[in-house]
Amino acid sequence: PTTIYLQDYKPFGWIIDDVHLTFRLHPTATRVISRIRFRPDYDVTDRPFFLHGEDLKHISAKVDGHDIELRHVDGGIEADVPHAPFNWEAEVEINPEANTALEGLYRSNSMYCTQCEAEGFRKITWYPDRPDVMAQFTVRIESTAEHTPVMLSNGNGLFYQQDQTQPGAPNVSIYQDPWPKPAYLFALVAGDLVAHEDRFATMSGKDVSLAIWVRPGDEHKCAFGMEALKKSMKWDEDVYGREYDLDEFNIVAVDDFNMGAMENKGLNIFNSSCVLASPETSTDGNFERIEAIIAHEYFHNWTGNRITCRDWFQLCLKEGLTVYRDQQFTADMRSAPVARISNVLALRARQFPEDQGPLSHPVRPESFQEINNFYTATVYEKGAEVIGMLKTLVGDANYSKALDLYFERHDGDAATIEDWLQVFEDATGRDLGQFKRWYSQSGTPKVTVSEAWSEDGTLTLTFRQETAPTPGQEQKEPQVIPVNVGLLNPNGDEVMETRTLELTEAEQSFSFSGHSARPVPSILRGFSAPVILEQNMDNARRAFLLAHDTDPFNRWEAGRMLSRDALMSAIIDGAAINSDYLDGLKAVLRDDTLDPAYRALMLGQPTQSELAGLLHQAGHTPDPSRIHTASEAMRDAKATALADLLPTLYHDNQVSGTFSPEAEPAGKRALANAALALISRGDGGTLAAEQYDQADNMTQQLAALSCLLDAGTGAQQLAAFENQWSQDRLVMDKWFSLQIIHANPEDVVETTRRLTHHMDFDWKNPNRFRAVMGALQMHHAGFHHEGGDAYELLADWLIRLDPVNPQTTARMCTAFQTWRRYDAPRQEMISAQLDRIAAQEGLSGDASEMISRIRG
Ligand code: B3K
Ligand code: ZN
Repeated sequence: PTTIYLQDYKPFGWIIDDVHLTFRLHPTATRVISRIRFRPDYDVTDRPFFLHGEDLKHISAKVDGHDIELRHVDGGIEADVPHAPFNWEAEVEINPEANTALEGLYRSNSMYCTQCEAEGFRKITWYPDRPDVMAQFTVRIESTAEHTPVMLSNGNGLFYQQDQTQPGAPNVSIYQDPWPKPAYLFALVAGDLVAHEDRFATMSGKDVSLAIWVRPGDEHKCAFGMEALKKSMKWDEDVYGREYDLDEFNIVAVDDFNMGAMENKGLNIFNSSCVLASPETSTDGNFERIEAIIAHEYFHNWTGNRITCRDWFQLCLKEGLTVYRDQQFTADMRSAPVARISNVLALRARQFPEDQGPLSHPVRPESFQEINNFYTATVYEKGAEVIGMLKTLVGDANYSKALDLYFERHDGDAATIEDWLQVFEDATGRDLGQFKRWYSQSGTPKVTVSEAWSEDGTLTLTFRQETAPTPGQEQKEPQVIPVNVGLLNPNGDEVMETRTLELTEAEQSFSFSGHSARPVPSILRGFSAPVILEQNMDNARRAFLLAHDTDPFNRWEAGRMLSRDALMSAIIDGAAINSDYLDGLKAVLRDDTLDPAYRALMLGQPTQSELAGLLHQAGHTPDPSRIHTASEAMRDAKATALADLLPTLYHDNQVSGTFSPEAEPAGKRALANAALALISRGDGGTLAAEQYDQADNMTQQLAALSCLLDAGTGAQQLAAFENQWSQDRLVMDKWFSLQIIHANPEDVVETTRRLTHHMDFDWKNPNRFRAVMGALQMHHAGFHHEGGDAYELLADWLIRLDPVNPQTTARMCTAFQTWRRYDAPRQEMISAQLDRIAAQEGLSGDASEMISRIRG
């Protein structure tokens, strides 16, 4: 495998004026004819004419009408072409049916679809498959099969003909995309699809046709996605001034898809799990995620498509910014504090372990073997945090100014992080030299704060920042860390509103004077930087903040720290769960002025894998079984301490009437179901069984079933659920996961194994594979159960999946990224599995890069 370096970037050497593609669709032998107008880029004269191509059956190639010899080189072809404008014409044959990797043109349930990001277009035809080559595409699709009445591509539909008069005459459809784009944004879909249609009038009065295309039978699951799309279009106009730029916008739902969704210009392709929604089949969590993903892909139209990336090292330019934008959108559509807490929970669950383990890499990586392995929580979520910090540092007005300049200056460009930062420097006059380290230094900074009070009324906060070495980076330089701080007086009143302290040195102090009594600082409000904050604080102080902090994030965080410390002492010393936490929690839960969704989050506790990470950081070897026992004890302690309150929370937060997925009713259901989970620990599942019987939506049904499985009494409902939903793939994914998630640690492997023998365990479908193997690795105590059977089982399946679908295999290898946290026997067992995977003959480049990085 070859390693590619950011510093080696060189432009292509030719410019493309336009691209004409003709597809003659056939399940096993699709012909692709390309006609491309190239002209030399006279600034670049030393480059051979190289086009990417993979798994293509070459039929012919011509330059200006004459056959040309191709030299097959690694990853593509070279040819001797005139140093002057010329017309390229080539024909290749590809086999969509055999394409199980789901990259390039493939078939999913007899429909044709594509996935080209990052480097899939080279599996469709010879092409400079790199994001800095942008061109206008015209696409003609022909198909003789009657099961492809709908044929779509990017841009605007120009022509459609379904010829029923002559037998065997092809259906033809022609699309033209007026906006130059890189090949990774190309898409084609053809199949027997039905549309849920709507329209949107843009801010300048342009009328856009919207459609969500699904397989017949799924029409009733489109309405929510369509509303989300229209809200996104409106929001981007209102908040960023960005208008949609084509006559049509299409979304297609596909069952076999390696990730969530893809922002192809004007033709977004979605994993059906990320767009199809109905109250009966989708939980509140599903609705919220669908809304966010539809927004995310739509927002890419400006941040990703109109302005794209020069090369794949710049991936965070579009992903970090687009995640940031979709997070802003969710905060506006729903509750901002709840959204912020959820984002931080996700960051700590996915990005922190990555950044603190062998896969740690900068937000802008400097080398890679397989770019698909870098669609990570670091690039996406930490990338979004970096933008949030930038906004905090420059302020809202300057942020808007900088973004306007970004769109104005770089529209139509393939840009870099340097371009992005330059825009901020030019718009604000600020020097971002040191801030840029957020893009180049990997690892999670640790910020330690200490306090001093002097009787003259001054509180001094001293901060120290430090980042542990990460792979390839021994030495770390101080970063710019915006720390939002507020002060409360001992009565709990705010005496200083939130202000931003800018940490730039390894150690730095800030003083706040004029206080008659020693104030209590609330530090890192809103989680203003993606760091680990170490603050020596006793329980009484945390309880005070839990009761009084005016910053909703830090108020939640105070409760979180109390429960975290209680869990850590329970794990380390076997201590009982302390009452400071339980008393504080009770008071918050009783406060009806607080949003139910927020209170539901308050009832949560750190996950077992988060605790394992914290123990490791604190110099302990995590014992998964002790962690599991303490976590269960914490739930019992809550159930007991809150026993009087839980029935009230449950009953007061029932929602009646027609189901609505809006934030308010969803928040009530979240709180009632969090209460139900604790109630079920004491009543053997009686109330949950009642809820299961009465449930008329998936949120209520699934929450009840989870409680029943936890109580060990759900066998009958589990069977009924399977019976009810056996025809719905997305619901059946939940059925598969649920049994593993709620199994006892010692039964996890057996349960997983049994499910892999189920006739509906279609392991080539990424959703189903993830439903089972993802649940296995997420069950901390089960996955790390002594004996190592789960490690072996997962490795068996990764080995089996790799030749079929390397991308999904490589992603799932991250289950092993935390292996060095654990004791020697577990490390040896995991290491043996990593060796076994690495030793597979023909192991994909995707998986081999991941395994070797994880091994370190
Ligand atoms: N840009 C795509 C991700 C493509 C992943 C390729 N392995 C989805 C998104 O971030 O919107
Ligand atoms: Zn994205």
